[in-house]
Amino acid sequence: MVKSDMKRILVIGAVGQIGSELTMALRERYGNDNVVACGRKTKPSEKLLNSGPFEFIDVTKRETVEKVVKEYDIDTIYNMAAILSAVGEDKPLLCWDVNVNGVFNILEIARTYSMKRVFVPSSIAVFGPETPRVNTPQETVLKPRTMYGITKVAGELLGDYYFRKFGVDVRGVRYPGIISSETPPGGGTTDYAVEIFYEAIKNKRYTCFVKEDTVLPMMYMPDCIKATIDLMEADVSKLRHHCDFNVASMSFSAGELVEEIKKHIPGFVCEYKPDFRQAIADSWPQSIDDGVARREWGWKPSYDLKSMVKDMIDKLSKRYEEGRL
Ligand code: AKB
Repeated sequence: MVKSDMKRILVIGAVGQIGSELTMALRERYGNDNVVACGRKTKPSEKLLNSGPFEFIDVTKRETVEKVVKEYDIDTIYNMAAILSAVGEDKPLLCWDVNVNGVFNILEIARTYSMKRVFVPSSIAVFGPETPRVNTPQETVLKPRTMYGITKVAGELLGDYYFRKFGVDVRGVRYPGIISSETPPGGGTTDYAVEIFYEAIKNKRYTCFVKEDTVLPMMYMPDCIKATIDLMEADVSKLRHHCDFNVASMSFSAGELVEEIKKHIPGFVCEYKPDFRQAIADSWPQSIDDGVARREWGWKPSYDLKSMVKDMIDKLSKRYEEGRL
């Protein structure tokens, strides 16, 4: 177990794509009983439920979070609850409520209870069509076209405000599309890069909702967990930024992903039928300059397209053969 100044951790959104794996990684690192997992409605997996405390809360209802914070004497929060870009376009008010009012509740709780640290993730969705799309700089135009992007800009600014005004140690990275094999994502524009693996293994066919030449920045889950924990453990005196770190790992087109999958599943066929998510993808960067994160807290990813695809296919094929996919 790693010694840390963060003693009692709360993971909000622990049943989601990132939250589920982050909770397990934090439990392994800091001890099962020191990491309280929270979901809103979705039934948690047996693994999550049996490995440590679990509670139901709603981030938009401050009192539900506060109750758990007091009960478990929480001093660190990872707020992974969010409505992602595609669902956000369908339900913009809900998106604002969860992503902005929810974050606001967490920051207020952090201030009131003198929390040691808070993680509020941002996204490449903070960028928009006016932003340089290749090697997008850390400091650049933030004029997103989606409600999700707007809420993420607000979250970054709120977090920085709480740091400067109240001294709350809030941190966050701009996640690219996250690819993972444990819990599928829900409601994002980059979801095709995960769905494609499940369909390739189960049916050898996939209909992709963005065009073949659509390039987006992506990251494999082990690197996502590493970025999250490394930033939270970084020495605050070295940080010039707080809630808006660009982090990059790999960028590829949907077509390049298909070609890499075909090396493992030769009969795989992908069709392209772009829908409303194409416009969202086209408003986002193709690649990210993460030099600031590398300099301020030593960020360095481990996976590239080739190693990520191999690992995803190995893991999902094994689950498929065992009848668990
Ligand atoms: C989404 O597609 O909405 C998310 C993101 C890039 O933040 N995966």
